Amino acid sequence: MTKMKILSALTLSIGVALLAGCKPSDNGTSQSSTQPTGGKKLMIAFMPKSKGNAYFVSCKQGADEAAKDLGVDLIFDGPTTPDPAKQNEIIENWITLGVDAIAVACENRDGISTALRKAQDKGVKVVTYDADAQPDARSFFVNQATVEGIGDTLVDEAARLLNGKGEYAIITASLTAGNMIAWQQAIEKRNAEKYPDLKRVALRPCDDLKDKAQQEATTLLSAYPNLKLIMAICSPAVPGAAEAIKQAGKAGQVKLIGLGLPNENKAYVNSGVTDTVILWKTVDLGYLAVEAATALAKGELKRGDTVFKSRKLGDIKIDGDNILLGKPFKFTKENINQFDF
Ligand code: RAM
Repeated sequence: MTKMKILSALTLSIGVALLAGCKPSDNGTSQSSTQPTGGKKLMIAFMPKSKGNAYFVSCKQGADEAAKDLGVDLIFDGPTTPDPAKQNEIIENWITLGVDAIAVACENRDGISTALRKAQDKGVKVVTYDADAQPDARSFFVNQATVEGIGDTLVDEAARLLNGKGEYAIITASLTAGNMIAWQQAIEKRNAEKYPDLKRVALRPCDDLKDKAQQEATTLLSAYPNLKLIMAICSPAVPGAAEAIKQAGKAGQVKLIGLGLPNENKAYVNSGVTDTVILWKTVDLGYLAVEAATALAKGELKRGDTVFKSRKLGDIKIDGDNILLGKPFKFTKENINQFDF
């Protein structure tokens, strides 16, 4: 069976979004080869939360693909590790450079919004992807899935593994990133509504770094002797927490679920340290972000639109000012080896 067929079967059986493997790409600036029909090429600027995060390396691969397909020049830059001040500095540079549109994953929702508003005032079109800014600082947010889709999937999975009962802790990237804030709230809401015996005992930021996540998880394991599960909601935290559980000799005893990349978690899932990894197709997220930024710059995407016609992904739903990629997908021991990203 081809990879796509295997994936289609999975999608049908689990009823969640379809994912395919993808390879990481370099971090350089890509120059597309195709000329648009008439006029000068559009310059689209694409920024990750951090260049060192494999999650965003994967998004960049999709961004490059979109730039090539659409015949635009793509400028790629971002902090090496999460750094909101550096993100602002890069936005300022792009305003000076006169880019046509910016697509950015925001490390600090509020902190970046002033710079993005300034860009908009200068005529630069702005979309956010992965992690939003304040709504008036961009035209659209290219969202990987609905907030409820992600929050509910995480809590339902935790409840399933713990039979609805027990203590759990969340390791998050930060307390200031829009996606992390929104997911934390959705998790809390679902927990309160459906699982009265599931108790969140801690919420710890790891700055979106694996080593820090490992340290936080180690601390949690000793501080909460009745801890039954760790929920890691940023990608580097999933392997980080897995390493902590493994080294503490608590595999199986303390469950682990989280939002992460298959390649960073395969070994831990296969050896039974990590139970479930949840994610979306990161390459498509990067593709859609560049596609939306380009359409906005061309005047082809407007407020009030309800569908975005993606060249690669077909009809994509627009809910208000959110362009929605799809639903999160669950990777377990049964399917994770089929994915390569
Ligand atoms: C991290 C980032 C990103 C988030 C993923 C799941 O890499 O913080 O914002 O969407 O995890």
